Amino acid sequence: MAKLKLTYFDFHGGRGEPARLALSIGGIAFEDDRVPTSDWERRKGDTPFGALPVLEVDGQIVAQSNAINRYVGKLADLYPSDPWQAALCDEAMEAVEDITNKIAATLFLPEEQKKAQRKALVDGPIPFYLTRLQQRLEARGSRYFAANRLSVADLKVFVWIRHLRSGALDHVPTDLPDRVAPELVEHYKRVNNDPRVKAYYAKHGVAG
Ligand SMILES: N[C@@H](CCC(=O)N[C@@H](CS)C(=O)NCC(=O)O)C(=O)O
Repeated sequence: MAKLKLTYFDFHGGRGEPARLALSIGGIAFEDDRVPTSDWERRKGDTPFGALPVLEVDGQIVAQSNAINRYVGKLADLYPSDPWQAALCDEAMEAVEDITNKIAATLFLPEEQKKAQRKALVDGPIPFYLTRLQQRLEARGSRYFAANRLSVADLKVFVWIRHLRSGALDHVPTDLPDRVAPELVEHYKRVNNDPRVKAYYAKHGVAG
């Protein structure tokens, strides 16, 4: 088995979290390298695109969260082998990337600008992605995004919905997903209640 090291920031969320979950669910040993923000400037130059997550596989590095998700998904049996189902899995993951990029662009703005831009996101793009993802989920039977079973797409959407509902994003109402995309919230709860996901967070002392 290859020696794996997954490097991401030291919190339970974000672009690195689906891969951490997938590897843990798959019972695949990996070094969980969590970078304190105080170390980031020093380490940034060692990454292919100046960003995290990165995955080291037997000493070789791959970047880009969805490339990592597909790779670990294959190792953990959480990525569809059927090409069409794999495309559906990718679609959901890339949609989350699209909206994540828009939200990330507001992270370090001065307060007034942040407030205005977050309000614009709450009035348009966030509900748009929530409702469209919900529609795609419904089109697949409402339980999972691909192949009728848990995949890295479900983990990525789950992490995004959890972030929205957590209150960590100022000026984004925590009940927004519940109001505009209740089926997506049911999906979030389905993933959250998956015994493998529960076991992961219990191990890390995080309330589900
Ligand atoms: N397209 C990249 C985006 C990576 C990215 O922007 N990562 C953020 C954390 S989620 C980061 O490293 N930010 C720190 C920085 O850019 O200096 C991916 O999907 O991995």
